[in-house]
Amino acid sequence: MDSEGSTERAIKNELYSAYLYLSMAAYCEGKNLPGFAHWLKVQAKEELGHAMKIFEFMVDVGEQIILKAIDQPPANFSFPADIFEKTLEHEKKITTMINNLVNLARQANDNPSIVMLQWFVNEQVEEEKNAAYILETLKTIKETGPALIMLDRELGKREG
Ligand code: OFO
Repeated sequence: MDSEGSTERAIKNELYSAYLYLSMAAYCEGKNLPGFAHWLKVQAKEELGHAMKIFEFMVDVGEQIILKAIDQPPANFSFPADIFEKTLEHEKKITTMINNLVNLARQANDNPSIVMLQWFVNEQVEEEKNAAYILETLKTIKETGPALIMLDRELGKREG
């Protein structure tokens, strides 16, 4: 599948996702919202898992891996809707990247990559759904008061 390092870019993008969500978690810790921070830390771990899934696939198919530099994520947010607006926006970009990889794999008749990428296609549906759900909930509760604390507690129960 690899065309001009596209799979290495995919690894980098997943690692950047982890870095971005960890930065958001750090911000929420600073705002005394441990539930939001917990949810984002679980998300960051999931992203590391995504990067490793691509890494291990490349090892299995014998592709050479040359890792790329990871950008610095933003550190300041207009909590809380801003965080989930940025999350949804970011996940949409990742979805586009995955779809581009699927197209490349199809053009190359690369069946192992097509099958591997199907997992990511499904995962991106889930990723966008989760971010949109939290964003819409935040808009509904207007980001203040007891409802925000309740949402914080709900997010704090995420398993991972
Ligand atoms: Fe890896 O799914 Fe989010 O970015």
